[in-house]
Order: sequence, then structure tokens, then C-alpha cells
Amino acid sequence: MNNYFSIQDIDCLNEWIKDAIKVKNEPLAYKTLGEDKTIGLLFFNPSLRTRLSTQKAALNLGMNVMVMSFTDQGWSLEYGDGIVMDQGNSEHIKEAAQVVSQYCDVLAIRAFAKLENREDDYSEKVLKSFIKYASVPVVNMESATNHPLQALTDAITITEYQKTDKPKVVLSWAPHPKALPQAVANSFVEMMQRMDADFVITHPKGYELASQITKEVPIDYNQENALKDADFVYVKNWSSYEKYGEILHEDSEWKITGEKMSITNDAKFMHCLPVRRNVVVDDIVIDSPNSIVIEQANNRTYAAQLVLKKILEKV
Ligand code: SN0
Repeated sequence: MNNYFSIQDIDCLNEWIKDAIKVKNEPLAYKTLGEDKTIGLLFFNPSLRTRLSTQKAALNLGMNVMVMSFTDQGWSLEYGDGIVMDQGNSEHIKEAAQVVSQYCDVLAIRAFAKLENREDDYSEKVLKSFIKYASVPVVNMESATNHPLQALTDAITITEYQKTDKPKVVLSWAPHPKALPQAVANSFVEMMQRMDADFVITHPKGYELASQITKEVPIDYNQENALKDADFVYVKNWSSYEKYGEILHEDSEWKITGEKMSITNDAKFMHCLPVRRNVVVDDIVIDSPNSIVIEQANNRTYAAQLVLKKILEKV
């Protein structure tokens, strides 16, 4: 595998999940695979889990790690072709990507949606430009429209906790004070279509995700109805795709409460984190034994480690 840009880069999902669990059981089994290799983690947005779990994954493989934040360090980058650079941006992606490729054997990049222009975000300008101009493999640490390391983590976590061959998985939209990207939800929806799951999405009208991603997945606008008999409740806010980047209404009644969890089949509660307590989910749910958010975050390391292992086996 060259790049890990989206979950389309996973060739055989079942094998990847099995391999990730093997990595989890023996994280230091390949501790020399990445010897004398360097990964550069480039962040255009904040991070906690992604930064530390990817770093941990790289260290488990014996790699050197360099981390750089472009939010407060680094030049602001220009992506346009043939642009007269007499405005704010100091450096062109063409030089930046080629230069960092000389220092690193693998690059991992986080660049969220700006939520200003749908076409711009869905063109994946930042990640695709790095892939185009870098001469080393590129890993997506959440781009404008997808978060494939999170989705792989979620697949591993559901596999670990599922009690039946075809669990019912519900992706529920939740309220949030800020407009958030669709990336996590998009990748989760794509992943659930590849897993053997009875999958349903629930959200208020107007929050439909891109139809090229949701395809035939059923959407239930009645949250309580969707939650009935659920084995996993995956909760996430996203802003509108149609009215791009907008918060349409507050909808505080979509918060996940203890009462709502009681209509599920004793479901596990999942969230990619960070989560706004008592806005997205009540304390009583996230603090309950059915909440697996901490275990889910732990699996970020093994998802990243599997991806890096596959890349290292090729470089
Ligand atoms: C990001 C998102 O894409 O929704 C990252 C999730 C892994 N989440 C946020 O930006 C939350 C920010 C906040 O203030 O709650």
C-alpha cells in the first residue's frame, strides 16, 4: 500500500481487522521494521488521540517521529496553480511537499474541512496536493471529508465487542455548539457498508450526508425508533451537507440520554472523542459500563500501527 487516504485503500477488511487485533496482542512484534525510518506528522488542526496514538504506533515499530503544527508554526501554504503569490500565503505546496519528503519516509497529515465551500472541501485539496507532490507515502489523519484511521478503529472495536454475527449499529446525529465536519460520519458510514451489520443512520431532516456516501443505507428521522434493539450506538455531530457547513437548528432533544439507551439492546456507546458532555451525551451514559469510548480510543494506536506496518513493508 502506498497511501492511506480513505477506507477504499483497505483491500480485505476482515484480514485487516484480524491483523490489527494481532498487532494489539503483540505491539512490539515488529519493533525493528521501522528502524532508521522517519515519519513526519503534519497538523493543520488540533489533535490529542490522533497525534499521540500515531506517534505511539510509529514508536512501537521502531520509527523516528517528527511532529509539526501548521496552526501556529510553519508557513501558510498556497495550493493554486500559476498563482501570483502576493497575498497572505508564503510557500507553495509544490516546494513544501517535496522538501518534507526529503526529511521523512512517511508523511501523515491532518487537514479538516474549512466548511466554507463544499466543492473546495470535497475536492480534498490539501491531502490530494500532498499526495501529488510528495515522493513518500501519505497517511490521512482526518482530511476534509474522511477520517479513515478512525473508521478502521471503529471496525476493530465493534468486532471486539459484537455478540452476534450481524449486530445492529446506529449512527445518531447529536447536537453541538460548533459547526463540525462530516469526515468522521462519512468514513463510519462507508465502513459500516463494508461490515456485516444491520446499519441505520438517524438525524433531523436537513442533516443528510452526501448521497454518494450513504447510498442505500436506511435513514430514520425518528431517533427513538432507530435506537430500538441497537447493539451499538455511535454518536456524532456534523453540520449540514446540503446547506453546507450550517447549523440548522439546536435540536437539544437529540442528545443521548440514559432513557434513550434503555430502549436499545443494552447497546455499547461509541464516540470518536472529543465529546461535549451533557450536550452530545449525558454523563450517566458516557460514565456507564456500556460506554466503550476509552477502549475505542485505545484502538487508534493499533489501527495506525497496522497502516504504518503495511506501508513500511512496501517502502
Ligand atoms: C473534529 C470533527 O471532525 O468533528 C475531530 C473529531 C475526531 N471534532 C471537533 O472539532 C470537536 C471540536 C469541539 O470543540 O468540540
